Amino acid sequence: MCEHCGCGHPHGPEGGGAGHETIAIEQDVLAHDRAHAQALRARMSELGARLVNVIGGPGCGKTELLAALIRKLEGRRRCLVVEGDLATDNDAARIRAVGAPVHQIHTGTVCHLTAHDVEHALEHLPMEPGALVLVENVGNLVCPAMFDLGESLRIVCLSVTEGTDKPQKYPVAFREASVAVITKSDLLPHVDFDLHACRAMVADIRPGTRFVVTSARDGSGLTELADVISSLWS
Ligand SMILES: Nc1nc2c(ncn2[C@@H]2O[C@H](COP(=O)(O)OP(=O)(O)O)[C@@H](O)[C@H]2O)c(=O)[nH]1
Ligand SMILES: [Mg+2]
Ligand SMILES: [Zn+2]
Ligand SMILES: [Zn+2]
Ligand SMILES: [Zn+2]
Repeated sequence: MCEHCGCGHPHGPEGGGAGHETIAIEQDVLAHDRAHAQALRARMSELGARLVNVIGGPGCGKTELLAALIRKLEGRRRCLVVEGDLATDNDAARIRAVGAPVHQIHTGTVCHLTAHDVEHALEHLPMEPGALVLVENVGNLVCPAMFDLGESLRIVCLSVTEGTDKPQKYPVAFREASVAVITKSDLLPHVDFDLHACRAMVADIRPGTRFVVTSARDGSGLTELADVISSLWS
């Protein structure tokens, strides 16, 4: 049960039960979470704010990308950040260092964020009309793909050090995101990552996906990505 919002529904697997009962509870939890996501999206829309859900494997460069984006958008757009990790405030500290308000969620053993988590995180951030809320999901290309956080845009990140075939291995993550960001492109000369083949895989899984090649080191692709995000208001 959520102690904060009083919505009176279970927010985790604590319902117990077995067999059919467990499945029914899981479906109930998922349906309930979708309701949270829809409510959050509506609230953001009313405020003229937008939420961006960033997913990607551990170490693919999500935090570095967000820090670079925040710098890029400085003076143009108020950025607020929600960080999700099993443990530590490391990423929140890195975001704070570039001057954005940030709230760190500790998920403990849970490998993804939910809309309900994000709603409570926002209680700790200075929300304002027109704000861009950047959510860094728990590093994982599997189950974060299945949870709507109430976002206007989902970005899936893949670094050039992870291997070209990851879109084919994690198709759900790439099917559920409208923007695929390749990170660490500065390392391309040192790895065998095939940009052309990866782009084709992504297009095969979800035609029309925006494919943006970036480096937080040399700044490439950041203007393009900032423009994609800014277009959420147009
Ligand atoms: N060369 C290079 N390294 C990067 C880039 N982005 C992130 N990194 C490094 O990759 C590691 C993981 O980055 P981090 O942002 O923590 O990834 P996260 O776990 O996805 O948030 C860190 O050592 C970063 O300095 C990049 O664009 N180029
Ligand atoms: Mg991170
Ligand atoms: Zn709650
Ligand atoms: Zn609830
Ligand atoms: Zn999970």
